Amino acid sequence: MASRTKATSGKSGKTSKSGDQAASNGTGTSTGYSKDQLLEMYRQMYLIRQFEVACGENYARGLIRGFLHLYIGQEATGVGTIAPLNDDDYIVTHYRDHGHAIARGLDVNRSMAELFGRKTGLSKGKGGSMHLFDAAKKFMGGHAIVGGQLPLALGLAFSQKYLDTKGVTVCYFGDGSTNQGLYHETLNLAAVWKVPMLFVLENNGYGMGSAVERVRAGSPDFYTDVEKYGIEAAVVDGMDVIAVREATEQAVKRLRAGDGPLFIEAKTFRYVGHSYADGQKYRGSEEIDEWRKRDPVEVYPQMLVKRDIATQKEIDDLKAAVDEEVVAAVKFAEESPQPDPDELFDDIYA
Ligand SMILES: Cc1ncc(C[n+]2csc(CCOP(=O)(O)OP(=O)(O)O)c2C)c(N)n1
Ligand SMILES: [Mg+2]
Repeated sequence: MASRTKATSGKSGKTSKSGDQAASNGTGTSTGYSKDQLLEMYRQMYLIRQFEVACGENYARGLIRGFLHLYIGQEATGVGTIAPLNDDDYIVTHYRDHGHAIARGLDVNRSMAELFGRKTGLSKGKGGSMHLFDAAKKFMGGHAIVGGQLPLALGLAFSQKYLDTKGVTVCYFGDGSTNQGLYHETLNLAAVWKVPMLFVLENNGYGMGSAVERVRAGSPDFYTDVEKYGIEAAVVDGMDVIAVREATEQAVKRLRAGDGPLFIEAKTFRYVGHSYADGQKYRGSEEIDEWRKRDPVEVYPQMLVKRDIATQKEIDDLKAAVDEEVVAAVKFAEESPQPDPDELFDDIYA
C-alpha cells in the first residue's frame, strides 16, 4: 500500500488479487475470490441492510429508544474491512456500529435485543445501539463520544505489540472525528510507537448536518494529511466491497509484519439521516439519488449474476434466508424480558 494509493477494484490493476482487472460494480473480469467468499460478502451486506431497516421500523414502533444511527449505505466498507481479519484482531468503532458488529459475526438476536434494551442483549440491555460489545469476539465497542474510540484502539494496539501477539487493531471513525484533537494525538502516538493499528476513516461526507467542505479547510481528502505523521495512507471506493477488501488485506499483511500503523480512507455515503430523527434538510435528494446508483447492496449482486458467478435463484434464496433471520431476531428481542430493576447498578464502575 503506497502512500496516496487509490484503490478501486476494476480500475486499478494494482489492487487486484489475480493480477488482472478485478471485478466489482459490474466491471472487470476476475475477482480473485472464491464464489463462497463473494456470496458471503453479499450475505453480510444484505443482512446489515435488512437489520437496519428492521431497526428503523422498530424505532418507529417505540420498541427501540434513545439514539439510533443506521449504517445504511456504508455496508461495503464494514464488510470489506472485516473480512480479512483473524479472531485475534481487535475491532473498535463508533456509535454507527451495527454493521461492524454483524460483519464480525456478533449474535444477531442478541444485538437486536441490545437495541430493544432487553436482558438478553449483548450488554444486558444497558448499552443500546451505540454500545454493542462482545469481548469474546474482540469487538470492543461501540463508542458514543466522537473520536473517543481512537485512543482506546491505540491502547489495544500497543498491547498487541508489547505482548507480540501478531494481532492487529482496526479502528473505525467518521470524518467528523478528524476535527477532534485526540484524532491527531492518536495518529502521532501510533506512529511514534509503531503499533499494528489500522485507521479506517469512513468518510460519508457529513458529520451530522455539516458537509465536510463546510467544516474543513483545504482539500476534502483526508488521506493526504496523514503522511505528515509518517503513516502511509490509501484511499478506497467505500461502495466497492472488493476494493475495500483488497486494500485491507494488503494493509493487514503489513501490519502483521510490524511495519507500524496504516490508514485507509473509505469514501462512502449514508443514504439515511444522521440519526433516525434527522430530516436531512441540509442536503438535496439529487445527491442521495446519485449515490444510490452505486448502492453496494443493489449493484454487487447484479454484478455476481451478470458475470455468472451466482444465479439469480442463489441470490434470491440467500435473501429469503436473511429476511427470515431478521424477522426471528426482532421476535427474539420483543419476546425477551426487560432487565430486572435490581440489576440496575450491576456492571457499573463508578
Ligand atoms: C465529543 C463529541 N462531540 C459531539 C458529539 C455529538 N455528535 C454525535 S455524532 C456527531 C457527528 C460525527 O460525524 P462523523 O464523525 O462524520 O460520523 P458519522 O455520523 O458521519 O458516521 C456529533 C457531532 C459527540 N457524540 N461527541
Ligand atoms: Mg461522517
